[in-house]
Amino acid sequence: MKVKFRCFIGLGSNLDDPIQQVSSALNELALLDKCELINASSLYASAPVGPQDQPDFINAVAEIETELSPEALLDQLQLLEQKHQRIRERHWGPRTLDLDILLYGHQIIETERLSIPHPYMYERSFVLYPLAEINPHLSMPKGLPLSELLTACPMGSLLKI
Ligand code: ROI
Repeated sequence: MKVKFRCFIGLGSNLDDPIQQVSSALNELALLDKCELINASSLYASAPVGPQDQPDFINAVAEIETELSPEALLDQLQLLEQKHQRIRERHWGPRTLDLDILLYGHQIIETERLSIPHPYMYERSFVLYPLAEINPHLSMPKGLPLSELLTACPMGSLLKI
């Protein structure tokens, strides 16, 4: 029997009908081979982190269970991004669809292609609040409770839609 890992994926879009981009990406995640969609957060609207001269974002978090290795999962997510004709004009600029592996079980991974836990997730309200909506008792790989991260991270402009 193959070992399965519980993973959390961050979804974000601020181009070409972001609500539709994120909603259809959630459906597509559910159809990925060797992946099971366990749970998905509501969609959230938020002001851009980084350059402000871009549209607001729609974000969500999905919980999946997968047999795929972290690299194979990343490959699948990048294919999905391409399917959405991902446009990414500049670093921290607008994008049609961004899919990030936030957590892969309790693993800590640092390779050329992957940094897990996602390096910015501890301080981003558009990741932490959707994550807490679907898994309020989650803790990070080194044991830090999500609830503690939330107390240090105001919701800011984040709005559940
Ligand atoms: N800002 C918000 N609110 N949501 C995102 O998904 C997001 N993604 C990014 C940058 C450009 C850093 N800002 C973001 O990659």
